[in-house]
Amino acid sequence: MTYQTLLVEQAGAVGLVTLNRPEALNAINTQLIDELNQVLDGFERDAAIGCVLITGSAKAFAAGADVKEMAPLCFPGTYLDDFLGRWDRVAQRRKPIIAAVAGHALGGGFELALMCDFIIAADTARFGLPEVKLGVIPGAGGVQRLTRLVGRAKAMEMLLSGRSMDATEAERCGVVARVVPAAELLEEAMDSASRIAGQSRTAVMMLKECVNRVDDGSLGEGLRFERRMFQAVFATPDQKEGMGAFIEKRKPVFGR
Ligand code: CO8
Repeated sequence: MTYQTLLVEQAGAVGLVTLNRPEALNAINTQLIDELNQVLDGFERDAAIGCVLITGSAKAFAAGADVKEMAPLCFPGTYLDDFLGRWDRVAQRRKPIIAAVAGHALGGGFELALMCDFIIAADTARFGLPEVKLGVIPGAGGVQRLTRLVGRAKAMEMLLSGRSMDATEAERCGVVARVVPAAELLEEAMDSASRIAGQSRTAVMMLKECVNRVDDGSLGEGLRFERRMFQAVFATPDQKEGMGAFIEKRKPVFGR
């Protein structure tokens, strides 16, 4: 299957998606988000895939939603078509998704990275939600997710001014998991993705569900959910294999 806005590969148990609209710094248009959803649907169904990695180019992860596509839109059309409604499906995926970001991750591009489970950044990465400078606001969850990550003061300052932050600041305030030299970004991110893909699929997906609960409910509810997931994991062969391998001093071999 070939796509017009994406390059898609499988490397072992990792599904690698490279955003590929170099002429527009990977600006995200409807076609790109539709193709991305299609690819992620396939990865979710494919038992051979244990982790997904989304990346862009050295210059841009994605410089925003496509301003040229959005410029003529009017409210009735965006409302009736539920514009952006399909974007959030990236955040609904059950398998882990890592964003490997170099260069610009702005507007909708930053929002896409924030929908992933974590971001590994090149030292060249820049993150921002500059929508205010275009007379609009973010709409694909960026305000909610950024504010939860960095707190109200920094989120307000960034959103109201439209300024971006470099990779060092992004790591300091919890936006990215790790910063690596630009030349090593893909290798480091693939390494991380392969490691995750090699763990128990059940345990990994349960962990993702538990972490997502942090944002969705109260502490009490989250604690109960986490405990129930922990109890449920004892129904899986991977629990027997993982703990058995530890006791027998060998490497575990997890099933799918
Ligand atoms: N949309 C469409 N085209 C873009 C975008 C974009 N977001 N960003 C860059 N491009 C195009 C440029 O128009 C240019 O095309 P052309 O060669 O035909 O003129 C090409 O990419 C290269 O860009 P530049 O020449 O500007 O490259 P520079 O290196 O000089 O500058 C910048 C790089 C600083 C990243 C600059 O391109 C820029 O400021 N881009 C716009 C950033 C921005 O404002 N992003 C937010 C967009 S709004 C948004 O994301 C709303 C999100 C709402 C929710 C999600 C919805 C879908």
